[in-house]
Order: sequence, then C-alpha cells, then structure tokens
Amino acid sequence: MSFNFISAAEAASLVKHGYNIGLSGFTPAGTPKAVTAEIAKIAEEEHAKGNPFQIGIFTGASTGDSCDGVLSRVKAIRYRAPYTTNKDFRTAVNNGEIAYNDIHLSQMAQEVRYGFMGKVNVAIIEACEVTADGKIYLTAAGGIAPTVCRLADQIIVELNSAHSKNMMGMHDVYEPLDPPYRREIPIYKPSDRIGLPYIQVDPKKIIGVVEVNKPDEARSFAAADPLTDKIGQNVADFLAADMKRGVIPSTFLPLQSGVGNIANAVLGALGRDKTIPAFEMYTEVIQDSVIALMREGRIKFGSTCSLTVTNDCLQGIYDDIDFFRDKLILRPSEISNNPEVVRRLGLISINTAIEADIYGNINSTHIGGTKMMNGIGGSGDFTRNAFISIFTCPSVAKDGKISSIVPMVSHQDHSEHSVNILITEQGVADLRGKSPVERAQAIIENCAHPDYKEILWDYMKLSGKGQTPHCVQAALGMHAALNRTGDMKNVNWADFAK
Ligand code: 0RQ
Repeated sequence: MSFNFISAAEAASLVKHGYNIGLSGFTPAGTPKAVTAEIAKIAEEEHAKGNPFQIGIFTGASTGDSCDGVLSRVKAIRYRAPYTTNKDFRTAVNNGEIAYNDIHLSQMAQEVRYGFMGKVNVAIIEACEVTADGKIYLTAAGGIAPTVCRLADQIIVELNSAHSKNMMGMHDVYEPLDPPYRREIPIYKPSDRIGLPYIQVDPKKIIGVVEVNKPDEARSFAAADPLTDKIGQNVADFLAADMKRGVIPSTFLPLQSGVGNIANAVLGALGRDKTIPAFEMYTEVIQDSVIALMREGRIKFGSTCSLTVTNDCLQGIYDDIDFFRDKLILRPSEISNNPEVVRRLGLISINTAIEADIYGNINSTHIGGTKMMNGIGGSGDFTRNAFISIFTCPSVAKDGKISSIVPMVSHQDHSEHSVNILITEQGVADLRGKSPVERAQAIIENCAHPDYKEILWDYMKLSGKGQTPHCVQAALGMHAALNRTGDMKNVNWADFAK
C-alpha cells in the first residue's frame, strides 16, 4: 500500500473535540510538533465561533512548546498525563483550567492500557521512517508510543527529516503483557535487547503521513555554576567513598539521573572522578553530559527512554552513529523506568527535590504545597526501587528567603522509607540505617544552610518526644512565615509553644 501524504492542517482536522490523543516522545525529544500546533489553530477558530474544543493528551513525559505550550495558551487541553515542564501549561493547571494527572512515568502506558484514562482516539507519532507494511521507526525517544499505536483507532505519522534515518535500529520496542499474564522483563544488564527496533502497526490504521522538517524543541542548560558544581562534587565524593568502603561494588552500578542543571553537574563530576571506574547508565533521560562522557570512555553504555540533548549534540550522535550504535539503546518509558528492572540491576538513582524535610520526606512537585511545578516524572519509579536513592537540591531558594530543608514537607512525593541520601551544596546526609531522629540530626547538621540550622534545631526542641517528633501546629510554620512575611527566617516558634 502507499501512504496518504497529508498536510499537518489536514491531519489536525481529523482530531475532534473530546478526543484523546496519544503522543510519541518523552521530554521534547521525539514529540510530534506540526500536527499539535495545527490542532491549536482549530481550537482557536472553534472557540472564536463559540464552539467547545478541548482534547485529552496522553504522552510519555513533557513535550515541547508546539504541543503543551500552544495548546495550553488556546485552552485546548481538558486533561493531560503525565509530567510536563511547560510554563503556560503550569499556569493553566494552577488556575484550575486543566485536569492534570501526575502519575509515575513507568505507569503511564499500562494505565492507558488498563483503561484508567479513557480511549485513545488518535496516536500522533514522530518517526524517522515508516514502511508500507506498518513498521514505524521512532526518533529520539521511546515514551508510550508502542502502547498508543496499538490502542488508537487511527495513527498519524509525522515523518520528520530533521531526525536522521541513522536512528533506525537504536530502539528496543517491547510491551509487557498485562496481569495476570505478565512475566519477568528479561533485562539482566543495561545493554540487553528484548524487543524489536520498530513499532509494528496495522498499516490500515495509518490515516496520514505528514512530512516535516522540525528539530526537537530541546531546552538548553544554564552553564555550570559554583552551586551546582559543589552539589555535583558532593555526589561524586559520596559515591567514590561508598565504593571505596565496599558498599558499591568495584565494578560500580548503573546510574539513573534526572533532568536539569544539577543532573548535568553531577554527571560532570562523576566523569572527572577517576577513582570511579567507567560506568553504565540505565535511565530515562540522557543529557549532553552523558554523550560527552561516552566519547571520553567514562560512560560505557546508556539505556534510556530519550535523548534529551541539544540539537547540536543530537546531530553529533547521528553523524557518529557507528560509534554510538553499540553504546546506546532507547526504550519505552515503562521499560526504562520499570521498578522490577531498577531493583534487579541495582541502580543508583539521583533526582532533584524542591524541598526535603528533616526526616527525609521529599517534595519534588509542589511549590508551597499547592502549586504544581512540573510533576513527579520518573523520580518515584527509580527512588523506591534503587540500590541507593539520592536526592539533591540547593539548601536555599529565592535568595535565601526559602530553606529547602523544612520541618515537614508541604507536599510529599517520596517518603522517608524510600530516600537513602540527601545532598545539598552544604554536604551529605546519609540516612541509611537511621531512625527518624538520627536522620533529622544528619540532615540539619550536614544539609541545611547555616542561616536555617538554628531555626531547625529550635524546631526539634519544640517537638518533644515521639518516633517522629513533631509539633503539629508548628510543622508548616516556616511556610506560614514565608506566606506572611516573604521570608522563612521570620518564623517565631514561640508563637506555637503551648
Ligand atoms: O524558580 O523558576 O522562578 O527560577 O523552583 O528550581 O533550582 O531552577 O531547579 O530547574 O532543576 O528544577 C525539582 C522542579 C527542579 C525539577 C525541579 C524554585 C526555584 C526555581 C526551579 P524559578 P531550579 P530545576 C526527572 C525526574 C521532578 C522530579 C524529578 C523537577 C524553580 O528537577 O521537575 O527529578 N523534578 N524527576 O527558585 C519554592 C522551594 C523551591 C523553589 C526551588 N523550596 N520553594 N520555590 N524553587 N526550590 C524528570 C523526568 O522524569 C523526565
């Protein structure tokens, strides 16, 4: 059969009000860019005529501005899951305009399969190649593409020539069976291949192929600064010491690392520390720093869901594909983030907190307990199951007016039971094997900013006895002081004393 080549606008016109669309991609990498932008135009036109037009979006993780951005601005999103980083989307969610379901990334595909979120009407999939017999070759990410392709009534392919066909063969497409028939996922080392290099679909479901030439809308990273460098160095020093004392095997363990500047700095510091042997990654996002370390031989292999790299870096991979072909593999998010595999491989997970409390509970998602920042992403998939789970954050935010270490987190994503290590630029709190009170001592002493140490010790004095001592009426007192005066340092514990 031959494909129906159509324009992005024609493809968008096939998406109707009330539809749920399933997208390829994970972060802006591998996400469709042309059809979603045209859907936004249709929404705008329909709204101008007084007609309703809103859709549901199912994705792997965040997308680029030509999806979450444009669609949020024209109020075309009714429902969306999971993680996103878009500012306009965030504003709409915090205004109560979008139903946002912030679930663990490993669970996204299976919850769509289980029917928890409704039907997938149309899948929009970015590809570097599609064949007449229905083989779709993905671009820079796995995401939930295999699942939405299988479940959707119709598939639109964005055939994007900005991605090289050299990407063919880099993916390992695998979908587990659902319970009660699920078996083990047979990955025993990061480089194991268990699936196919393409998604096989019924070619009759492909209702249109849209030819585009649009690079990924990758975010660039701020240059490393002394703060992120110090956090990165603290992580590297901690891991080197743990290896030296035999907790981490001398061969080292595969690493997972989140997104952002701290993650880049951590990888940079690990690369420089030559006491740590060349290591592997089993992770959800690979950023520029990982690619640089692969070229230097410091990272031997990377299993990932996405290449969340700058466009120059991506082009470099395509140009040197012979070098990278046996060093990189891209997987769907339910495999890259799979708790079973994370536990088996013994990952060291490194993710970012917005705030941590003195007992090691972590808030990764909410500002002030109520406003969504981005979402939990894959941090929970890895943290709960890692060999060693690490959280990093600067000890203060907003020019020191906010302490990232607080008596009680204003929202909880990761509990004290799952968090092993907390690292700020001030130092490292090793929480393993400790009781709550011992954890509080380690966190306040090693991680809190000097401006807040006494404040936190005073809170401990106020809290009295208990397995997890708290003065419940004062536990969010620092947040209340921030709301009232603009600075957490203005908390006055005497206000709460009985
Ligand atoms: O505010 O944007 O106004 O400058 O939060 O903080 O320090 O710029 O850090 O961009 O790395 O984001 C946790 C959100 C950190 C991210 C989070 C303010 C701060 C700033 C952003 P501005 P930074 P980053 C990977 C796995 C999800 C969990 C995860 C994230 C803004 O890393 O989304 O790791 N993680 N998932 O000033 C109020 C505090 C604050 C605060 C920071 N305590 N109170 N504001 N800020 N701490 C993702 C995937 O799975 C794909």
